[in-house]
Amino acid sequence: MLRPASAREAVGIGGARLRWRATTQAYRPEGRPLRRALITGITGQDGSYLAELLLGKGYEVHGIVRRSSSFNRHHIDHLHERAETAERLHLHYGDLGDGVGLTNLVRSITPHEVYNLAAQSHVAVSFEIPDYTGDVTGLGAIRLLEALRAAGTDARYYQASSSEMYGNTPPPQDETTIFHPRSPYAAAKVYAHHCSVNYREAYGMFTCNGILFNHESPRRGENFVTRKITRAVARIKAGVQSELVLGNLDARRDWGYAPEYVEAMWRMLQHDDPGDYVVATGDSYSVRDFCELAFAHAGLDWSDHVKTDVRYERPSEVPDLIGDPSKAARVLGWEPSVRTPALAAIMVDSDIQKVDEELHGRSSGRA
Ligand code: NAP
Ligand code: F7E
Repeated sequence: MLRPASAREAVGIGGARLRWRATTQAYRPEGRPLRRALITGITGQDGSYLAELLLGKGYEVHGIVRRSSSFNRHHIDHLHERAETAERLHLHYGDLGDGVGLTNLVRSITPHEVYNLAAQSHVAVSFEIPDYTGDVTGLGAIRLLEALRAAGTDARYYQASSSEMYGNTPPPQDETTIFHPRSPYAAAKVYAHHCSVNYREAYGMFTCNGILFNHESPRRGENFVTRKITRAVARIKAGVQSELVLGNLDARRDWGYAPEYVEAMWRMLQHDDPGDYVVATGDSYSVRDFCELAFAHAGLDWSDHVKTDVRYERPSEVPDLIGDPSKAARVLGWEPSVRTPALAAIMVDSDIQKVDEELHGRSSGRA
């Protein structure tokens, strides 16, 4: 049973004075503080790692999942299998397109921390569904911010901003670099980013933007380039695929390791003051370089297998991203340890195991 430690009255939106109890803190029976976090996008790469991190720190974790005809919770299923985490993990149906639903959830959960990780997150796809991407990735953030404001909570808010916002601006990019978005996705992220800053300035809300550069893992979606490459390496090695067709091999990215990046998100919300932070490795590699690293790790030569096709190119490309994470190091004490070559090796090894499991029905453990 949660026992509210303090409650306060809050003022509603639109001039109407609404009255409600906002629990600002809750305690476990033994007296240890129990933090409640709400994660949107909990079924995705980052959401699943963040849920693990927070459960490991003793949080009660609430996740918003979209209704879907087929289950898409494979990244978090293991958290339900362990009694120790299952009792503190709660999933709720919701959608960033449904502001009323978000408001109801925020009011009933009264989270201390909210991590807005949900998005239509694929840049190339955003050119195909720009209206939807703007609605979910952009307006979704303001729906959630309004839900928090309407509930009158003092929850701390994390917004998943993106290095894509820099677009065409040359590297290195830091918190002061001008945004020049090059896709509907990036434009939507710029909107959400500025909304988060504005709610901090206008209403004094504790909002942070993590401007995260590309971060990958064995849980990366299979149509992002790193995972597309490492999965192809594993299948080519197993003899079930012969070639890999990609788009622009010259694009350069600053690729880090997702489990380390969710730690940075958490640190932002633990700091005394809200702020915006670049999270990156500070190194950059081209898509061609990543191919070379991944294929070589499996003892293959990338040039024997990789072909290109303009159908995988974008109407406007982001050519070169290199983040400067010195503010995150200085203020949050956050530094990455897994660099791109090690990341490629982790992902190839994982995909080799997964392909082996798919082909031979063996269980090879969780990524
Ligand atoms: P991801 O794997 O694509 O996960 C996206 C999550 O959002 C999924 O759980 C998805 O649910 C959920 N979602 C999509 N549309 C939704 C909607 N309308 N309502 C509620 N939930 C919805 O993304 P990720 O790589 O973990 O990235 C997390 C966040 O960081 C995203 O906002 C992304 O744009 C941003 N970001 C990512 C990177 C990166 O390199 N990974 C870098 C910078 C910023 P389903 O499982 O149902 O699809
Ligand atoms: O593309 C090139 C492509 O789709 C990386 C998202 O998490 O990170 C991600 O966005 C590069 C681009 O990621 C293929 O043109 C070549 O230059 O893996 P990606 P992204 O677009 O950088 C940012 C930070 C986010 O915020 C996003 O949510 O690789 N590329 N050939 C290809 N890309 C894909 N997907 N497929 C190809 O065949």
